[in-house]
Order: sequence, then structure tokens, then C-alpha cells
Amino acid sequence: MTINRKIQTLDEFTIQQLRNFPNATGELSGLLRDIGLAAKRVNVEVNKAGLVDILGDAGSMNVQGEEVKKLDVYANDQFAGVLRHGISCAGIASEELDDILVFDDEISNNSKYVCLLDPLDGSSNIDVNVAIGTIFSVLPRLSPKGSPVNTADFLQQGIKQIAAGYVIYGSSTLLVYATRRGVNGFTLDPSIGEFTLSHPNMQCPPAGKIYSVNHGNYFQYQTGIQQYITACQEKNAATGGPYTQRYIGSMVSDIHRNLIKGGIFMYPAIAGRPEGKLRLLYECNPFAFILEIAGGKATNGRQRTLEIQPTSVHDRTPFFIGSTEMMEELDKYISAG
Ligand code: AHM
Repeated sequence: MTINRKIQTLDEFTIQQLRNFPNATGELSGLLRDIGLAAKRVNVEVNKAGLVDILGDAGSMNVQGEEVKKLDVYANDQFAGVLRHGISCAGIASEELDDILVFDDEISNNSKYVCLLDPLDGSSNIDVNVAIGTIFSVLPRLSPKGSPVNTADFLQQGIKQIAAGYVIYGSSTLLVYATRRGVNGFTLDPSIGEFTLSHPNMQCPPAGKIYSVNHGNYFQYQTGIQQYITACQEKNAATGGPYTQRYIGSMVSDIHRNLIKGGIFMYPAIAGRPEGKLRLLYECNPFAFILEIAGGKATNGRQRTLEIQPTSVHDRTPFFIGSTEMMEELDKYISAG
């Protein structure tokens, strides 16, 4: 068997990045390694979801009032477990938990970071074998070291993120993470059980031809957004329209595709839900950070997502994200609508 010396694992990559910063403590590398480990464990269960009795409702509702699937619970436990036992994370906020989870022990009280997670996003797709994902965000602690973290450590604007990323459990399993230095993607190589660098320095094309939105909600959207959607469907020499509509209903997959191919993803306000469906801290901020680092844009239709001040860990927000030129076009319709 020949060994491919060119492959670079997630651990090798993060350690190499660390070497560029002589004063770095390695805590972020450790945290990313922990997330990679939990993702591998979740991946194993996702892959056999159709085979074992882990599939199905856990019979409870999460704090958002949504049905919790067993795999959501499993994923939450895995991420919480590895982060609690690592040295880098002082506590987590998770879409699956009512309150923040503070790791109140001597090591964690001195850890630099807190982590915000959607352990298994798009879980309604599990039953039908559609790609689902994990989304994570890393913030620096605000409270002094030596003490347990508190809610204020988690209620920071997205611009404060140190890193953010996602894992797709799809036709292959991919972990993508961003720091201010760039966005890089790692595909899980099942033969060695390691995430290996497959998508270095990811860039979102400035223009694209894909728009992703739930058309079933069309009549609930504000006029400007309806008009933008109509424009996406029209022949337009300037924009290259008509665009192609693609909507999986699993934002990790939808935004990942648009990041690679160029496109726009929208989850606007709908009737009875002026803040939309998606969670600011677990879903929107991490993707906004990743896309901005990759050259794209993300807003709530009025304001840059990364500048929204959260008021609670479970805040929701309308969300528009994608290629810069498409986002600028959308802005014009929203302003005029
Ligand atoms: P979930 O938290 O129940 O998994 O829902 C989040 C998902 C996103 O991944 C996706 O973009 C969105 O819900 C789809 O919602 P809808 O079915 O309303 O279009």
C-alpha cells in the first residue's frame, strides 16, 4: 500500500496554523480537534440511522417547540461531552438545551472559549436520507479566567467570533471551518478515520445562478422579497437570469452548495414569525462569519448579521446570505419594496 504524503489532516493543518503564531496557546486547535472527534462519532450514527432503532422521535420537544429526534439528542451529548472533557471550552449553548451549560471545573474555568452549537441541523430530513449537519461558533470568554462563564459570554455579536464552522453528513462527510485567516474544508477519509484537507482557501464566487428559498411561504414574504424572487425567475442579460432554484431544507447543505457554486439563500420573516425561523447564534452567525471570510455577505434584510446584538441565546432572525452581487441586488428590492 502506498501512503499519500500530500494529505494533510485536520490536526496537522491546525497545528501548522498554530506554528505561525508563536504566542498561541493551542486552545483553538484543541477545540477544533474536539469538534472533529464528536463529528466522527455523530457521523457513525448518522450513517446507520436507517438501520438501527435510533431513528425516530425521542418523544420530546426542544426549547423552540420543535420535535426532537433521537439523533439530535445523541449529537448534543457527543459535542457537549468532548467539549466538557477538553481543555479549551468553558461552556456551551446549544439549540437543544434550554440554558447554557457551564463546565464549572478548575480547567474549564480557565479555558479561553465558549462554543455555540446546533448539534444536528435539518433533523427533519433524517427520515428521508437527506444530508444534515452540525453548525458551531466559537467566542472568546468575556468573564475573567478562574470563574465560571455566564450568559453574557454567549450574548456577543457575531463579529466577535474567533472561529465558526459546520459539518455535513452527506454523500461524504465534510468539516468546514473559518478563522480570520480563511475558510478550509476537510473531507472525512473513512480509510484512516481522519478529516483531510480537500477544500483549501474556499472562496464564495461574487455572482451566482442559484437562489434558495422556501417557495411555499412566498405569499407570506414582504413585497420587496417577493419581487426579488420574481426577478430571479426572469430572463435578465445583466444578472444572467433566470436563476436556478435549489432548496433542500437543510441549510448546511443549501449554504455549502451556494458557497461553492455561488448563490443566495434566504429565510425571510413569515406570518406569525417576524423573526423568521433560524437561530441567530447557532445557525446564522456561524454561516455569516464563514461566508464573509469567503468573500460573501449576510444580513437580516436591514443590517449585517454579524452586527446584530443578541438578547437571548435562542434569538431568531430573518436571514439572507450568499454571493455579494446577488446580495446587493436583493438589497435594492428590499429598499424599494
Ligand atoms: P431544524 O432546526 O428543525 O433542523 O430546522 C432548521 C432547518 C434549516 O436547516 C433549513 O434551512 C430550514 O430549517 C428549513 O425550514 P423550512 O422547512 O421551513 O423551509
